[in-house]
Amino acid sequence: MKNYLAIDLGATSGRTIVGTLDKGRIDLEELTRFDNPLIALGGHLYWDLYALYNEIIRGLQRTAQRGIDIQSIGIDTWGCDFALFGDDGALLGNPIAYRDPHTNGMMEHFFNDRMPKDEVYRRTGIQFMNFNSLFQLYAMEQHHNSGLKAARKILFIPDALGYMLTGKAVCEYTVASTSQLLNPATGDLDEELLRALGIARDVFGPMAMPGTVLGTLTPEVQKLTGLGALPIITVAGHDTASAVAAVPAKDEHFAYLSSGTWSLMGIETPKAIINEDSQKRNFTNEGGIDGTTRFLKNICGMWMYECCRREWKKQILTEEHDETKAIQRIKEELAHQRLQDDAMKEAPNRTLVNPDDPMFAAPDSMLQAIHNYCEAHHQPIPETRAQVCRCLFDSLVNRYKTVFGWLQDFAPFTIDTLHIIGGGSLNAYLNQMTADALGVRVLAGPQEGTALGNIMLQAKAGGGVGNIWDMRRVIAQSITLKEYQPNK
Ligand code: LFR
Repeated sequence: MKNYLAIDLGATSGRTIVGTLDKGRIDLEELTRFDNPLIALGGHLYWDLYALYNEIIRGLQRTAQRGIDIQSIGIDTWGCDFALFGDDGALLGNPIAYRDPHTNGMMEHFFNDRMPKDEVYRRTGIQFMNFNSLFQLYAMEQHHNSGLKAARKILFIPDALGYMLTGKAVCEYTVASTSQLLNPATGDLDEELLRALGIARDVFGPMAMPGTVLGTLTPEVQKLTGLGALPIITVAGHDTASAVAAVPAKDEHFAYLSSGTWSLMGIETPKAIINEDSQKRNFTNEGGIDGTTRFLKNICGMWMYECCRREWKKQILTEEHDETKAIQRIKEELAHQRLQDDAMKEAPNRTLVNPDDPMFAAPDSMLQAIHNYCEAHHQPIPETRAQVCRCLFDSLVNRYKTVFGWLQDFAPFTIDTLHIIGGGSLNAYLNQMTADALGVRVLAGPQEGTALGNIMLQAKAGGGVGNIWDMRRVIAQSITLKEYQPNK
């Protein structure tokens, strides 16, 4: 029996989870869970990396207090963002978050000023999103960002936290691939793109493949937590790469939908697919484990729903002066099941929006953004919570259908199953609607795909399991999948 600790940070919340591998089965236990809110300051949006570091310390302390004997630790987070460190190794302020508006218009600026769009895609195979690290770094340069000028190290978020915990700085392959700086043909950061940015290669640290030892906890962290000199493994540092590694598929003929704040829909391929069509459809080729490529597309997932729910929560808190009553109402009225049940009583496809419209990326009010979109597109405006949720679910499924069609055209095989993993896989209605709309079998679960991928990669690094298919077999043996057959 062996225990591993996963530190799994998402764009809205984080958790520390212990995974126990015993006789070919893996069990999870959540130790801590915490919010990861954006900080709005001076016209920017930041992540609080210091607070995340402290939450990790708290998770490690809990591990020590509980006397859980862990083999290693792994960290995965969202992609694209990075932290800057100075000459003395100190963090140069909190990192800018990818929903910060500083990159608006920067892609076009970069293509005119530094490298044409087609060449960027040819070199990276990465979908164009204005928050890719490439455009964030360019925006920071254009805005004379003082941190960037002083930076001696630029580390992607999982690598930055790993550095803070071990003192060792690397550039982990899967998360590096989200930056649009990595060239899949060479497996390293692209020299021409770095030249275009005026940044030296060594600032990012040496490339580390997922499943290698980063280093051990610093004496300071050991003292703070009561743990020994435990190793941190560079797992697939990109949360989506960890999630895809955990898809409990039996063979290659599957597509996945990693469903959380984002919906990442794609296939796994042995090589990157970079051509005119993939660029036209804005598909991405991100790095996976065991030499695989994650050929996928970002779809705005539960983000819109999460934002609306947060706004409704605020509304209830302002309406209700008695706090206990407010909390009670929030619990009842905004329970996921209740919102979903009510949504399904509404007429289907009454209002359809494109979840990937830029106006939904980071609006001040999502409810207002939906209202404005519907007005502009002559769609009936959803008024009630149930109508809003129905509109969001229908719109998502509609988008899934379009993207799945494209994906099937690119796939060198017939996709016979869509694996839905992550928190969104708990929405049974959405799973069935997806199966119906796509006309394909849906298998839902695991919910904690990301943490499972993180843990299994640590087990792999420690020799506890073999390749990606062994990992998937262990996961499939440990969980119950829900099956949804398409209805006509
Ligand atoms: C999911 C994710 C996506 C990435 C987005 C922004 O959590 O990592 O894969 O495109 O966040 O980094």
